[in-house]
Amino acid sequence: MTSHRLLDIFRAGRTAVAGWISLDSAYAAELAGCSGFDAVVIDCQHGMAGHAQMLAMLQALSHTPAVPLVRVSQNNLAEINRALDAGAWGVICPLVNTAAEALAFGRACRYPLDGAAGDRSFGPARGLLVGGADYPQQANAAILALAMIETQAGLDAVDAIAAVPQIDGLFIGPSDLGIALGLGPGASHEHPVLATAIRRIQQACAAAGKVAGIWCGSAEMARAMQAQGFQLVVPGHDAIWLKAEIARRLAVLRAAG
Ligand code: 3PY
Ligand code: MG
Repeated sequence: MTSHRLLDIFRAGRTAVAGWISLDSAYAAELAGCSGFDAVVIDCQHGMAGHAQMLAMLQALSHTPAVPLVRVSQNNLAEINRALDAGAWGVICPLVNTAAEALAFGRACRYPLDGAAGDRSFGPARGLLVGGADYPQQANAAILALAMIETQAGLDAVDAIAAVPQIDGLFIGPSDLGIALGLGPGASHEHPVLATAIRRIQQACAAAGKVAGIWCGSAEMARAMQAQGFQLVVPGHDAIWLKAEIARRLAVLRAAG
């Protein structure tokens, strides 16, 4: 396994669209994986899944075309290694504030093989199943390490974070970033203060040759960010989709009396 769909999309200069699963459900992950997304993120920070559910969700995603990613709950070597050993092809790490934190995160995703600077402990478990016998040799190049920028400190250090060699890209958390910038919860990406910060992070990615990704609350925001040049967009998560469709159906029925 030297490549996967996400890497191919990034190399081709296109935008990948990822699903985001907050339910602790292998079936929900499987549904998303079979629905046309390029990748599916299992959210172990704000989502409901613990390790056992995450494993089942990664197993469910294995028979879909979507590349499985995990957002870990924190920047922790053991947690990051467990997600990778369970078969994730990439990790999204929340709340990265400094270049040193970014380095620790990036190193957690890399084996200290062939001169690489990494701290990943060896025990690829499902990695060997999803990647094949040469997984240990290929993992450092194929695994994606995406550092979330979603604090004032992270924004201030964005160029240094983007420059960390073990980091493949930055992923913006607009909700936390909006709060950090004093805009309160639910700020629009069109608010000039947030829009400026988003462009700033995107510029840091471009300057460092790294992938720029962003979480979006809606398909409309994801479309706008795609048009703005982001390489990875996420049009909301499963709980949002479920609630919206329930509300739409109930409205149809209630309106009919
Ligand atoms: C944020 O917007 O802060 C996120 O972390 C998205 O999940
Ligand atoms: Mg966040």
